[in-house]
Amino acid sequence: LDVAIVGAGFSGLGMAIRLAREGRSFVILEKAQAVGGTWRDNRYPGAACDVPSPLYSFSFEPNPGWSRMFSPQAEILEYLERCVEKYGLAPHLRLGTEVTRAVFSSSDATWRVEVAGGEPVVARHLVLGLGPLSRPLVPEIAGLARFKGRVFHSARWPGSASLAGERVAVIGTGASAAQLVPPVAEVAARLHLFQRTPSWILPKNDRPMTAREKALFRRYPLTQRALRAFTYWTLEALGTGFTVHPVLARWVERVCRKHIAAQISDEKLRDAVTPRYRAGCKRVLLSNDFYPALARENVELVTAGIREITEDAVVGLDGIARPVDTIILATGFRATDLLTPLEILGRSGVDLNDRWRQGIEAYLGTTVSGFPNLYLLLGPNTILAHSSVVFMLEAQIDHVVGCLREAQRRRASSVEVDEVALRRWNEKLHRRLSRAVWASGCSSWYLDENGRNPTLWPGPTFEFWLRTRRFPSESYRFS
Ligand code: N01
Repeated sequence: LDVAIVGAGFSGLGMAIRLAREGRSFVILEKAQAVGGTWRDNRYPGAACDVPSPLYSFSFEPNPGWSRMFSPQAEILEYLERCVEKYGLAPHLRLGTEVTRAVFSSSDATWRVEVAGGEPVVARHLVLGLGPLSRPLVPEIAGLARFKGRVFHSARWPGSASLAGERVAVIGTGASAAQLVPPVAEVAARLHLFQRTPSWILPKNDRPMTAREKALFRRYPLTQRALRAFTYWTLEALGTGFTVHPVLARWVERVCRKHIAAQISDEKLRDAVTPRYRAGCKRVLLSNDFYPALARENVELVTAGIREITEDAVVGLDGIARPVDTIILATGFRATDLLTPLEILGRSGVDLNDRWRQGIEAYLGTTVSGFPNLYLLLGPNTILAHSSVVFMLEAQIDHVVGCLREAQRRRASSVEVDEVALRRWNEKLHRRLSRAVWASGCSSWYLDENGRNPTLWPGPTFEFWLRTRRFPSESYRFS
């Protein structure tokens, strides 16, 4: 095989479509029984994209049928399933195939990809589309294991979970909680929301797409392209506050404060949901129904912190035990823990996890020295706080194809990024990140335990795109 792809989410499928067009042989190894990645896993009520739908799709595969400005999870999953069908990916898919280890063989410049309970796959190149937000973070709260009721993570929502009439605790107030709290509050008898740190929340400019708009997009695809371009440049302009200087994000705080004032009348509650850090330091959320949900009679916002969990209750640091039937962990993901539990052994047997112990890094978020013919999609420093990661992903896919083509042109069997090029890239990146709003003094999933940011891209997305336009062969070694 030319290429083995791990993961069948946006990244893996996007890569596969491109490889099919390039006429390469490839296989997609997916541990779950279905495609879709994050959009297959996050099925909690209210799950939707917080990037406007005109921009949240592959550029080559617009969807004139999105039902809303911010498409719901089920529609995005359907979109990806349609892509599998349209681009004939099914014969390349191996579902239920968990990759455990991949080893590079220097003698024949191939990757030997080991899968649980099956024959290994051997391929010249290996592309990892693992998804940065795919491993749920289960918090270490005293007593969680002894709770006798139901407990589940927001990204592992049980298909049958009806919360009607139940007493529910939700832990966390990030993007997932902001989406799931309003629908759960509507059916639960009681909902206790445990907030450690409030999020800045902007109004969500959501609405259904009209039948006329959809017809227009179908008939004149250029109109949908124009809306995509408009959405793209609007988000880029808004993103400058995060990437250029934290002070520029102050206007976001003003809009958010007005949003709080408009939606919450109780002074104490207003104060409790108002963050004390610079907007943008943690991800800014979009919601029109989160604050009204907090004001409901059956909802309590608990800011006291959690002391412990007993067999049937969550006990706050205020000493109050709140009896609950179900605990929902909206506690986020292990975003800076990119590879666990995969073992990737490169040239000279070095484990990528070990290589990254001094700091996670990759050239253009994609390639790592010492690991020839290996590519990471949505790898280090490619995630965005303000726009669509699908844009970044497509730029990365272009870069991977650049590596493959250049290797072929030079009749080389291996391509590896130069150590010095990677160092320079990373130093510049982190200098910029140290001035950005994400380093302005809060804790977030963007940062690792040393306060370093191995997650976000620190500039405008067109800059990343421009860097992948021309293949930088001077940064690579071919052999
Ligand atoms: O996770 P989060 P998320 N005790 O890490 C709290 C994407 N996403 O799943 O802030 C008590 O943001 C934690 O508190 P604190 C999007 O990129 C996209 O909500 O650490 N609380 C925080 O409030 C998003 O940013 C969509 O003090 C604990 C919450 O749990 C990313 O996923 C939709 C705790 C975790 O918030 C992650 O969002 C949803 C503890 N021990 C998500 N541990 C789209 O629409 C953690 N918390 C595309």
